[in-house]
Amino acid sequence: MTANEYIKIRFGRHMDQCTNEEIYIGLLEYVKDKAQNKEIKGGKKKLYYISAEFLIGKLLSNNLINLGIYDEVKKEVEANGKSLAEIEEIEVEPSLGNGGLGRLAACFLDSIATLGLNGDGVGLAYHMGLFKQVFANNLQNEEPNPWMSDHSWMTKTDKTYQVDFGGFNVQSRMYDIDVTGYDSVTTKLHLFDVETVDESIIKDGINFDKSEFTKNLTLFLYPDDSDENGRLLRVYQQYFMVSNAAQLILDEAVEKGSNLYDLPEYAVIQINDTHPSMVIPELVRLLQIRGLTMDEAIDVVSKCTAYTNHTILAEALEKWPIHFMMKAVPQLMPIIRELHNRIAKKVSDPDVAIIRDGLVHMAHMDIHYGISINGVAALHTEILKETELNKFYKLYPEKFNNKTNGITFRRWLLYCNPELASLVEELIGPGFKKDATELKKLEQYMNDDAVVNKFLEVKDLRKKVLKDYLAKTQGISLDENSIYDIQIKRLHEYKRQQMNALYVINKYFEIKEGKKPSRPITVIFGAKAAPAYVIAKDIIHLILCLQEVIANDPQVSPYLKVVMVENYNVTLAEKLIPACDIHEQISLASKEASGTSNMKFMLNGAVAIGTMDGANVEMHDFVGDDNIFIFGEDSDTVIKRYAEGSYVSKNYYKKDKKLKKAVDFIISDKLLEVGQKENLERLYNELLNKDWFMTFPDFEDYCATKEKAYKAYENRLEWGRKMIKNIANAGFFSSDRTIAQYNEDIWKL
Ligand code: NBG
Repeated sequence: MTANEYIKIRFGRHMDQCTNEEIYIGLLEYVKDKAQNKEIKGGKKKLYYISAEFLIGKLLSNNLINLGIYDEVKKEVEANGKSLAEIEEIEVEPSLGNGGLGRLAACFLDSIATLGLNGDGVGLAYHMGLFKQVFANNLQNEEPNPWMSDHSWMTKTDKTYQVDFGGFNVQSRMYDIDVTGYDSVTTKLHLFDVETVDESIIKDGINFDKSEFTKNLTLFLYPDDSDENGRLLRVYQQYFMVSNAAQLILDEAVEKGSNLYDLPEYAVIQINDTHPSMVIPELVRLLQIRGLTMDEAIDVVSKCTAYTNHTILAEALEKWPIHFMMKAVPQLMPIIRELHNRIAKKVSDPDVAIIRDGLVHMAHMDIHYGISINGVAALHTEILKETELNKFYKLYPEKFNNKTNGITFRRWLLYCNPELASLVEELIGPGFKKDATELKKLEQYMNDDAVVNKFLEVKDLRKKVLKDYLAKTQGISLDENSIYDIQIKRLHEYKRQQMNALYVINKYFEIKEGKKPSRPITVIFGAKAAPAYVIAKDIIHLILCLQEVIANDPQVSPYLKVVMVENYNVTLAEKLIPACDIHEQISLASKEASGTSNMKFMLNGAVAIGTMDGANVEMHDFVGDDNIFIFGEDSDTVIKRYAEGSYVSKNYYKKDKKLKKAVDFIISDKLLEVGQKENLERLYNELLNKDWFMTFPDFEDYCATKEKAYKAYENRLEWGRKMIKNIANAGFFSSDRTIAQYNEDIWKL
């Protein structure tokens, strides 16, 4: 049945007589039907990828592509006088993640399905995704971000479980989203919810009564955790997630014939960051209820779980106070104590203990009782082994391994940049769609000027598409002849958006002094700051103030424009990335575990300016010095400086006139005209007296390297060759490769 026929039956009218909303609903149901009729991968052993975040993005087009019917449906829609792009606008993006970690989980599901592996995702059906960002008075405000509706990709199942907390229990319900593989099978994303959740408790912005746990359990992704109840709620959420997962895992294994002693032959669990760590004691508990002894249960569970670490930032390695655990999940504490004692008997070093100073160290539990621990880029894994987790590495060298992140090329090339995809296909054939390493064949065209020009033309076209999109959706006007220099990612001091802002100030002064760039520059930011992260919000304030000051300065505005897009999300990323000339990967070396937007940009022919951090290091290995702009101090220098505690930002400020001028501008009258004194002064003082992520030492090199990149851009053909070199070498960063490695080394499905 064609989409049109389906819609005719559904609405009693042909597509041309339907509203866009109706067509959207019709297509959604049509696709869901098709996905459900696809083969589901069976098999004895199954992977459960448990994650607090699955940043899946909109699904309509992605599913159409993976089912191989995108072109056909697009034509049908157009033949009926409608536009698929406009129909897509109706879909609300489910923002069930923060950033890289959640988007990685979504890319992984796509690759698991595409490779035909037997694996499902397990997470929570938050009613509100990550907050909706709204700007007013150059400040970020947060609003609820609902996404569920009667017509959704989620299908209600009849699976329910009882989950017990200290003092009360809830009944869960499982909802499924079909994950279509590219020209392959489908798998499932299982999202658990509870029916008692009450959206009406949300008041002014994203505030809600934090004490009513049955009403708020799955209400928000990452509820504000700046107070006790907020933190307690996170424990409730995590336990709710893993208790459901554990019950599902055991049920499915038993259904397939497991006697539970042989569970490792039926299930392998990937613990994505520490949020799902309680699955370990929960499984031990449930296995005991089902008849195993403590010894047996621990033995079984420690053959089933594997842990991925996504950061070396200490604050992200969760440690929960025992009194929280006693309140939320008292039934787990005796098991956690047992797990702790067994280790303490063998290793006396308190640094590797599970319980220490009244805190339960989730990552420690994962490492002691799992089969594997992996970092997410080569450098990151080395840092874990040599520094952060060195004591664990010495205990279990065989458990440590690297799995450099990857991205799905279906969404991040075929869907978001069809013009580039068809140019690539014209040149090297369609093989790259299933085997990303075939992109390497593009290198043979690097010296073919006619081909190089075609890549430049695609870029120009995509810059125009972005311009039109931002004009329409955000009232922003771009100059498509300017360089698009883009930094999009969560706002965090370690990612150093503040250094980019200081560069903008520096450029502003240069232009004022008569040093005009040969081509206008558009510096684009997209970032949400965690609601309770004060300095991050101050940095957003600075950027928005700069945007206003510069736009209103006739001397500067023809040459420099700052744009901060509102409510940066996956949908915006899909527009920004194909249009980008230069992407900013400027984290302080050693701090960005991997980064994944860097890979998306690379694949779309943008050139990076970056530090030797995360996966940038591997990108640099692939493309060489000439095709990526590397600057700044390396991770060894940075790690050493932290260890010595010797960094004094003021010394740099005093020495470097350019830097001083830029920093002082933050509290200048000019900025205070459009900004808030409190915010700007706080940020100024933070930089001057702390600058914990060391922007000052890298500032000079950063400025010089940016100039180098802008200059290189002017040689259009040479730049086009850099673009091709990047695209041709992006194959390694396909999540198909990453997932194949997880399977080979860890999951063994
Ligand atoms: C993030 C890292 C990124 C990395 C993603 C995916 C967390 C805790 N970590 O560098 O900051 O790319 O994980 O691995 O969100």
